Amino acid sequence: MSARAPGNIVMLTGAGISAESGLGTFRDKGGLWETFDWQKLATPEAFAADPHSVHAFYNARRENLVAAQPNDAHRALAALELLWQAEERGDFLLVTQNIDDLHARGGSREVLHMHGELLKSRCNPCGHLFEHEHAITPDTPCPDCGQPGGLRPHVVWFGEMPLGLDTIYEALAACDLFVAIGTSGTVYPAAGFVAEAKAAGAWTVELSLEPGEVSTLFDERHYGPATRIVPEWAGRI
Ligand code: BV8
Repeated sequence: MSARAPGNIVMLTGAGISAESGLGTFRDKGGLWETFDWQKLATPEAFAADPHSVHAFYNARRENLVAAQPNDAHRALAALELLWQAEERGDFLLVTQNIDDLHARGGSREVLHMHGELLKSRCNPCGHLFEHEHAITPDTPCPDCGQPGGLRPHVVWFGEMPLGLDTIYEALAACDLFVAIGTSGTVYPAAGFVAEAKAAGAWTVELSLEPGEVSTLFDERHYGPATRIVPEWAGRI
């Protein structure tokens, strides 16, 4: 239980919450960044140098995602959101580093995708942002302006500005409870959120398979598979 009656809650999820849905994590054994070099696939420079390989990397992950299903951890957070709102306990902000749509498919109504979304792409020339499940190549024409060669995944690459940071920092400054789920605490600025929450006086909780890189900053820590520890924790607060 937190030291303070929970009021405003901010949750931050990472790849670990989708691991049991069959989507790869990044830094675990056999993870994406062990198999692929993120510097060759998840930076604007990599995309400029080799758009074919980058599109192929995201097309493969999009195909996996379409076949995947949300799990009990996603569903537990959706139920918690409903409870928080029904009992008017305070603000509820779910921030995810993940680019999958499993939180939404698990029932969450408000999800802030700070690293973008795999099922969306945008046209650099005209700015059109659209949802799709099909594969994209450097020759695919924009569904709006028709120009080929200008489409990119709506994903935040390394060196690019994450999305929604103003909303996130505002919520962290006012939060009473901060919960990080299934993230290694390796990537900034997300890995710095726990320090922001602590500075605001929040109770901080880490739920993951094993301690992440900023584990020592958390007041409370529970380790195990998300499909077990997230419903257990959500059922207690
Ligand atoms: C930024 C989208 C400026 C793409 C991702 C040098 C050059 C350029 C930048 C930097 C640099 N040095 C440092 C930086 C900053 C950089 C950074 O942090 N780099 C790291 C490598 C040091 N950050 C950036 O570039 C960011 N932008 O800094 O802009 C700025 C600065 C300040 C303020 C504002 C702006 C942009 C980073 C976003 C990159 N895009 N993803 C894609 O998905 O392809 S990052 C990628 O890693 C994922 O999105 C993911 O979100 C992120 C973190 O990974 P995790 O989610 O934590 O996953 P991971 O595999 O690491 O861990 C899994 C965890 O789950 C583990 O703890 C494991 O124990 C647990 N787990 C596993 N199984 C389970 C489980 N838990 C529960 N149950 C299970 N079953």
